[in-house]
Amino acid sequence: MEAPREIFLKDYKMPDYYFDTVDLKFPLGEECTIVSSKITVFPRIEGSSPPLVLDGQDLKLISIQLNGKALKENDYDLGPRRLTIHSPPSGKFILEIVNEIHPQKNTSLKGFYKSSGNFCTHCEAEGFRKITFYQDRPDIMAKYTCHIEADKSLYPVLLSNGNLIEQGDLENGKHYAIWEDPYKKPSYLFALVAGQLQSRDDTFITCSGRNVALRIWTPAEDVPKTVHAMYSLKAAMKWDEDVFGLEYDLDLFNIVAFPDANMGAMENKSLNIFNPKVVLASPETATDADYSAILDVIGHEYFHNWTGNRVTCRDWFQLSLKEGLTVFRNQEFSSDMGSRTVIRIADVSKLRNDQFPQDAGPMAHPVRPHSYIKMDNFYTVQVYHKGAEVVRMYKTLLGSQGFRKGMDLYFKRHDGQAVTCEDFFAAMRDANDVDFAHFLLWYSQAGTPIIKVNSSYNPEAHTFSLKISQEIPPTPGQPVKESMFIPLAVGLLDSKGKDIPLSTIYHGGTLQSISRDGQPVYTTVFRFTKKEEEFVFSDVFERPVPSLLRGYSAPVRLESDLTDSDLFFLLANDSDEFNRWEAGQILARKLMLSLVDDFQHNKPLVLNKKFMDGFKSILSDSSLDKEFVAKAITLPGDGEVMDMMEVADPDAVHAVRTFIWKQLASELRAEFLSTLKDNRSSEEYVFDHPNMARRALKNIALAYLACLEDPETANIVLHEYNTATNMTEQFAALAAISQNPGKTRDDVLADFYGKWQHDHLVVNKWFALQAVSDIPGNVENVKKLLTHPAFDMRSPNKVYSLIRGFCGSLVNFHAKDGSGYKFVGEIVLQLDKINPQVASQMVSAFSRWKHYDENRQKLAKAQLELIMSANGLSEDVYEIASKSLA
Ligand code: 0A1
Ligand code: ZN
Repeated sequence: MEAPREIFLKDYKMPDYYFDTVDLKFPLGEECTIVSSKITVFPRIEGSSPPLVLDGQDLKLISIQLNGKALKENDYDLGPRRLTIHSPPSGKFILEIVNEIHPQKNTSLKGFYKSSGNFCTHCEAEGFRKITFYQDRPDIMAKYTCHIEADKSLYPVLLSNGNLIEQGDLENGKHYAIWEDPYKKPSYLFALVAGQLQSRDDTFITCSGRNVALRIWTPAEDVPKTVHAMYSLKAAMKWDEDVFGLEYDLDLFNIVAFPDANMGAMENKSLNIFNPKVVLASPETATDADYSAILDVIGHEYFHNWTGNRVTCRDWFQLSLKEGLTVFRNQEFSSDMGSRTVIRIADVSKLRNDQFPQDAGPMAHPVRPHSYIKMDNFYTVQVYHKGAEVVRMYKTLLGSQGFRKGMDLYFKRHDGQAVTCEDFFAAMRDANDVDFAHFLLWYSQAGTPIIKVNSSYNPEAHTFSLKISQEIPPTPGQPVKESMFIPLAVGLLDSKGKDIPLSTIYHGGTLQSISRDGQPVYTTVFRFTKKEEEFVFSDVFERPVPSLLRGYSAPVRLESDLTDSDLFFLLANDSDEFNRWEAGQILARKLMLSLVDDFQHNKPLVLNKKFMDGFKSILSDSSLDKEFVAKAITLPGDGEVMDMMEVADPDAVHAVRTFIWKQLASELRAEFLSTLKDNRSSEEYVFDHPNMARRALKNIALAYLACLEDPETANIVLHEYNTATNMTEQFAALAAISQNPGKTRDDVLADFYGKWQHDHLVVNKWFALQAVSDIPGNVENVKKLLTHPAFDMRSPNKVYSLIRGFCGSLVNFHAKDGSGYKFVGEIVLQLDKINPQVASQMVSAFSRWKHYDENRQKLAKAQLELIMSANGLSEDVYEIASKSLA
């Protein structure tokens, strides 16, 4: 074992050699596979011939040849991670390597592995080195061919990237296929799948009139569940043409649903590999959330064809160049396909519940990290979701057209290249001829900026002033921060709740016009770049209520001097729907935090009447979009509330949430009952916004009613469970019932399992629902579920449902006696032997241990120390555990 080694962005060096073509051969065996590679290599500097260093892990080297001549043992050095060829010939040469691998024994699900009878690859980030010796780094882009040979009856389908150029039968019941990818690609986009699969086929005619064959491959019995995935793929292809002018570039696009995978999906060139949970859906087995996730993820992977594949990353530190941009693109796609406001609300909630806490803890890192031990640990909410906000800020600053000009220039300059975040920035800047140099700090400074806004109105001068300051908290390795470039979208409401046309502001001593072409402007975007600045609106003839950070124009924490009555006013009137929701959330956060304080001081909990009235008026406002209402009557998440506390107190947050929930349910019982009645499904399941919105509203009403635990509502909820005709409603009813411990809960959970035991994806939901439960002493139930016949520690989806689900339980993971921490600590060590990438995700649940009370700190720290002391710990787990303890 080599000691874990940290890799730094500042140490990036161009490779000494480039690869031109790569020919791979895979004769698939039942014991092992002998991989042969033939690579044309040329030095970066003509005439030079430094040693050629190749990555390689868990490989058995059989032979190496240079220009047809076998190398002797002293011509190279073979270490556990690297193969160094001392003196390659100068100029272009051919390197041929043969090595042996064991996909059947590979439980890490990285590199090449076999599971459920089929072969599959996963190479991102640094997994290709587990297949063959290679310069496994994204700035090595080459053209690949892939020759696969296998038993025809066991593996009738043989797939790889690009075009199928030849196939045929061989002796002994074998067959072969040769695939050729005409586009240069980095090794992480290589893919191979072989097995028993069937496809749903369709075609897409591109904007230039080319026919693209589309195939979605699954086990035969799942093909009927791919209708929605195919719809999503075609919608994504069309959307990318319409919105970005980007056309698909091959005649074939394959998607494979592969049951055992560590991640959601993978964008391998023309052969996307998906976790079945983001491909397969039928109304009976998948919820609206699943349907939406499929649309989103199919879009995401498809969009990578341009943002990631045609233009890729120079090195792994640039990951957000492709991921932040592609998440932004799939967010926009989903917004255009559904409700923009609702999608924005969901995206911002994700930031607050997941991204803010990580950015405030020991694993905080910039959108472009400075270093890593194991790159797989950096596929994070910072890189993906904060990265997407960074891309969104370009668009907010440049407008839709300016952003599109920037994207066009980016592709014009960099198609076929491996580039950096600065290259993206430069394309945006140059296409628009703008100067926002220190915007790049968004890539290098971690931590969520805190923006404070104080407003004042001058009735004589008719001016309204916003004094704004910013502060960025220290994060590991970054004690002091520079001021960031923050786009702050602002509007002003008059006393009737109408937007005031904005004409001029004073800023930096100058008067600037903000009306464009004589058209009234209702939202303006300030470029807030200093530690403190003042923006003064002129021609404001009454005291306005400001609507700040409209549409959540920057990923910051906003603290303003808005009063509760300003917030209720915005909740009722803001033309920016996102900010209407936001006003309600600010009120709810304030309420929850003050009740937490009361709880901690043993004071009786009392629900503020104004809050209840505001809540009631939203619930009964039939002019509002139903999904918006569902979001508006959802309290801020646990992660978000705990993140706002000095010392996180899971018991208090749980008690307060339960209290508010029960109070609202009992006061608004009649309203919830009529909401339920008015929104029942009368027709067939339809995946469209109005129907999803109706189901969302009905389901949240049901959840409120269920917590009342009286016989009448209990019967109603049970009736909803028994009569549901789709999984969205059935599962919502099950979740509502399972809030309350008791016989009904046990019976219904057993009934649900009995109905769906044949369907893995539904069983995973069943595991997750029980795992996350806050019913007292649930750790014992979860332990029991570990031995359930449907549970399998080698299946990441099962682990995510049961173990990650359990880590999300406030009461049980954080149990005061340490039983939750101990349970997860033990599982981490077991899992690490099977699948380090999955184990490291579980250990992350401990990362913020310092945010809890002393007793919990002690208990969680003890588990981290125990993990660190284990023999043969993987780099994946080592990195998270050691950084958490630092
Ligand atoms: N690039 C892919 C999927 C992916 C996610 C996590 C990984 O962890 C190592 C690797 C790949 C995507 O964004 O969809
Ligand atoms: Zn991605």
